[in-house]
Amino acid sequence: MGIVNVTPDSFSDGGRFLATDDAVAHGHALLEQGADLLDIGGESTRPGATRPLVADELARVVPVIETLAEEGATLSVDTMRPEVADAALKAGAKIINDVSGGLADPGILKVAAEHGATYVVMHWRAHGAEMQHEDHLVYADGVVATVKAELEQRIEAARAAGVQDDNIVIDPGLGFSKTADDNWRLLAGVEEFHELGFPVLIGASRKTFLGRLLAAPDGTLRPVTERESAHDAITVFLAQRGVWATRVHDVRAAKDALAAAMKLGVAERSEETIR
Ligand code: PMM
Repeated sequence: MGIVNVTPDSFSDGGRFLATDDAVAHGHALLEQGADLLDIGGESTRPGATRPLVADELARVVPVIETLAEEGATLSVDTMRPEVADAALKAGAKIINDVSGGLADPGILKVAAEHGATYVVMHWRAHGAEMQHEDHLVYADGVVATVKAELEQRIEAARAAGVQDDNIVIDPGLGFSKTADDNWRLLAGVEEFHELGFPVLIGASRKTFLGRLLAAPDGTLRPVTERESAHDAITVFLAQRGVWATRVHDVRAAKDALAAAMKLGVAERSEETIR
C-alpha cells in the first residue's frame, strides 16, 4: 500500500490544483514502482497535529481519488470522517482506512456498511494532539494482548453497524499511543493478530521508532528519508509472518526487499485479496 498524503495547499486556487497534481503524480510514481493499492489521505495524524476542516479534507482527497480511480488504481481513503469516506467511495475508492477504528466518529461504520466497502480497523486511542499523553500509553495486559482486546471491541462495533467480516482488515496502529518499545513488541508479536481471523495491515514506514533505533550517538534521530533499510528488514519479517499489506512511503525499496526474499523462498505474496 503506497502512501499518498495530499499536502495542505496554499490559500490560492493555484495552490490547490498544484496539490492535486502533485498527489496524482506521486500516485503514478508509486504505481509504477509496483504498489498494489494507494492510500490517499488529507489529514495528518502525526502526534501533535491539528485537524483540518471537513471541507478542506474533502477538497484535498476527492479530486485525487477521482483521477486515480478513473485510471483503474485500487484506492483507500485515510480518513476518520463519515462525510469524507462517503465522498471518497462515491469518487471510486474501495477501502476506508480509518485510523480511529470508528472511535472518532462511529458514523463512518455505517458508511462502510452501506457501500459494502473494505474497512480497515486500526487500533487508536486519541487524536494527534493527545495521543502520546501518558494516560493513553497504559497497556494493562501488555501491549499485544491489550491492543488485540481493544481491536476486538472495534470489530464488534463494525459488525453491529453492518460491516461484513469479509470486508474487515485489522491494524495494530504502530505509533498511535504507543512507545517505541510498544511498536517493537507489536511487530515481534504480529502473528498473534492472526488469531482474530482478519487480514493484517501494518504501517511502520518512516516512523519515529525507526529514527530512534538508528539515532546518532548524541541521540539525534535518523532523518525520515534515511530509515528505509531498517524498514525493509521489517517488511520482509512481516511478509514471512503472513501480513496482508504494509503501508509504505518508498514502494520501490519495499518491493526490492520482497523480490529478494521471494527469490530466496523465504517470503510469499499474500493470497488475500480485497473485493
Ligand atoms: N499511520 C499513519 C497514517 N495512517 N493507517 C494505517 N492503517 N496504519 C498506520 O500505521 C497509519 C495509517 C501515519 O503515518 P504517516 O504520517 O507516515 O502517514
